[in-house]
Amino acid sequence: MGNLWLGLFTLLQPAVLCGSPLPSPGLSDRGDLEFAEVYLEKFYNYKPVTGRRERAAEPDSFRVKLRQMQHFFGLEESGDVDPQTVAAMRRARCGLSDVEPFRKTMRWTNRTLTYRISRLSSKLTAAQVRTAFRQAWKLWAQAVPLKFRRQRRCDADIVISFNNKDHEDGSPFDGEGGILAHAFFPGPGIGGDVHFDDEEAWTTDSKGCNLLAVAVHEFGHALGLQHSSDPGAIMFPAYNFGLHTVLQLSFQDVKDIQEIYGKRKISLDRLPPKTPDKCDPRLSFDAVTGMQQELVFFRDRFMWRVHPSFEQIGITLITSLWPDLPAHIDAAYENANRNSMLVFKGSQYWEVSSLQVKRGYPRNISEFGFPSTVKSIDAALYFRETHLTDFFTGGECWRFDEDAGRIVEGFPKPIAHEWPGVESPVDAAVAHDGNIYFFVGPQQLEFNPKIRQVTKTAAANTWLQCREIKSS
Ligand SMILES: [Ca+2]
Ligand SMILES: [Ca+2]
Ligand SMILES: [Ca+2]
Ligand SMILES: [Zn+2]
Ligand SMILES: [Zn+2]
Repeated sequence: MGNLWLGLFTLLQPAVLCGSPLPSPGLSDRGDLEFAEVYLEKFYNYKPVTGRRERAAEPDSFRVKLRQMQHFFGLEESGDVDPQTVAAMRRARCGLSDVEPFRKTMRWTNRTLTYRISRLSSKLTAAQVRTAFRQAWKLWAQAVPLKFRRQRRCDADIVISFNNKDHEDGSPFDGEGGILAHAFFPGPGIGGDVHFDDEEAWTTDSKGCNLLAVAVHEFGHALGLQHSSDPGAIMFPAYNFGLHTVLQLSFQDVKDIQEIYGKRKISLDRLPPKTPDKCDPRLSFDAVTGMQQELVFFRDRFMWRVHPSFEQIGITLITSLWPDLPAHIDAAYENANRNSMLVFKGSQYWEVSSLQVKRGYPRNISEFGFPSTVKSIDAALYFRETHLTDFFTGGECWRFDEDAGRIVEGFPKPIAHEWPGVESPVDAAVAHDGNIYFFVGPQQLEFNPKIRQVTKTAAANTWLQCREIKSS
């Protein structure tokens, strides 16, 4: 089983959408180790030690840097080049370091900044590029009192270009995949300039590399921002754009940029989304499901994956694993017998197998036999032994026979009758280790199916281990 789970990680980075199929991780340990060294040198200021004396003085500098990277990406801080770490490193990303040692924040003193596009993309039209950049600047301008003006000729503060390989700034691009773009912090000359790797499959949708998504991030650097370890932030270094992604600054991005330039008088159209805190005692979940040996907890755009052998539980974006799934899902369950996971939102559902959303989805939940009055479901619960799935809607419970493909006779029934002691509506439900766990707001109810009783109540976030484990 252990191998099965590890296999998951090697499968789960199908060069998602943005970036060419990089050599699949796990092919050779030696290759991975070298890759990790180069990665840490580039993004974590790792300096390989060569001499024997230096090595003795600092025997673990590689592992220290590796742990730093794992911490940044919300991974288990193992200090080992394990498959999930390699998978995270193989993801397409920004070319700037994650540990820029800043003397002080560099900032522009002008309130109106000019930009010029000096070299266009070979994949998109001039109009597409201009539109993307205009939208990207607008996102920042909504948060801070800055104005951005495109200049056709003369010198501009921010010169933007698409470049190939070596473009004479000491940071050559690497062809399709890997590094997507980089930018320079505010300053004269090359300061504030932004370079995109012209060999990426730039697009205006989610099929290749979304230019707008990368531009917003790079423009953040051009304004003086560094990388954020908040996976919900635009300034997170890895590319995370999915089919349903709505590009907007996160709470963290807004806070960081306003610390440099102050607040804009007129407030934002809508409040920037805050990344949920696993230690918030009010934390509730959208959905919870098993996934092989793991439990996966969904909330907004995010998920936490709980694995029995992991000490740390990091938060990641749903799109970092499944770019085609939406955020704010209603329910999810794992059909262990079919080796797939079903995800529900509104009247739609998706089936995920081998970590890919299957073709032909989303489909309509009416296929389960729900009447048209059922517009969405609250939670789903799968029983491995009987191949039955319970769906929860308001105060009712529907039992679906997976083998027969229809709702069991006599259902729906009141939840209070089928699951005595369980309050409704239910947010999420999952079966684990012989018990059923129901999530209702910030509470978790442990239900013992043998005696048909709620045997324990606890905080919903009990699974997420709030105490921070310090790595030595
Ligand atoms: Ca590249
Ligand atoms: Ca400049
Ligand atoms: Ca729910
Ligand atoms: Zn960056
Ligand atoms: Zn460059």
